[in-house]
Amino acid sequence: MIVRKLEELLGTDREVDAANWTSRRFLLKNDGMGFSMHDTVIKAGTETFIWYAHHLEAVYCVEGRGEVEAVDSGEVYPIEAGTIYALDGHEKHYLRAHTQMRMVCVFNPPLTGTEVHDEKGVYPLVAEAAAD
Ligand code: 9YT
Repeated sequence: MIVRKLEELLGTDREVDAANWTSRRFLLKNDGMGFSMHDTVIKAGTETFIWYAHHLEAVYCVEGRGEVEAVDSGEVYPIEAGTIYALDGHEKHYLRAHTQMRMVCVFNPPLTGTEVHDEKGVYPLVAEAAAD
């Protein structure tokens, strides 16, 4: 059994910073679960273009509010604590954080932990601080 606490990940290579978000990787490929699971903080006021060409991702918002825009359909979905969205079609999308958001993210196939540096399909566009 694997038991981890968020505080144990902080400051290790399981805590990965990008311009618009910080991802704490609870479970990665080498944990052998078949998926990865992250506790991700999205910075307030940011807009991130995301396209996971090779992964499915489910995102459960547990704090904050924002929106997701599906690029192809143009549909905009408000996201708040208690909302999940699942990218079951490799959708290109914009994630906009109106406030700081905290997301529980699950990836299939699992991330190995290195993706943030050569992350195909994740292109931060704007990283500006905003008052909450
Ligand atoms: C919600 C989302 O996809 N944010 C980008 C970071 C990613 N979820 C990660 O690496 O945790």
